[in-house]
Amino acid sequence: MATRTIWISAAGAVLLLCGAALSQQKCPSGWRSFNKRCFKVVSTPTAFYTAQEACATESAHLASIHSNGENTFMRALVRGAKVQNRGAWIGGADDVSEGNWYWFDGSPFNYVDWAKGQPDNYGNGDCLMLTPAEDLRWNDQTCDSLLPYICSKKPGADGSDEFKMTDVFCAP
Ligand SMILES: [Ca+2]
Ligand SMILES: [Ca+2]
Repeated sequence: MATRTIWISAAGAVLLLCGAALSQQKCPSGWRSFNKRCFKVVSTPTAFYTAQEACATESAHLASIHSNGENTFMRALVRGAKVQNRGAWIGGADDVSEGNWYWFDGSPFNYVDWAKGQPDNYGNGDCLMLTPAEDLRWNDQTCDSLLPYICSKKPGADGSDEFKMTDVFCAP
């Protein structure tokens, strides 16, 4: 009887550990965590839609920005990747309807940091970049320009992180 009680307690502890692990999802290796999302700069010069597709293969989107804090973080990320002289795509576009900006990840377009004189739709600029000309503030750019880009996603978006954590803490 005593043995059985101990076994049940141990099982309870394992369940608690598993629960704790699942509630603390981390960003995958190579991604930086900020405001409960994961971010990654890809330095390879890439056209906007190709970049969005590349992010999607990792269960991510081109990054959206919703606050001064996120904007500052994103600019620091670009400098950290040493591509501040080229700028970077983020995930906004007005390609469906001129002047109506939206984020590819479906989040509300509720914050902007346009560079001076932007958006000007120069060259039919329908895609959003952090521009090196204005200290990485925002510019509407021709979508087939080749730029580095920033992907973002929620931790565990593709399920792989949960699986790893489960392996570590919950395997029999
Ligand atoms: Ca436009
Ligand atoms: Ca522009």
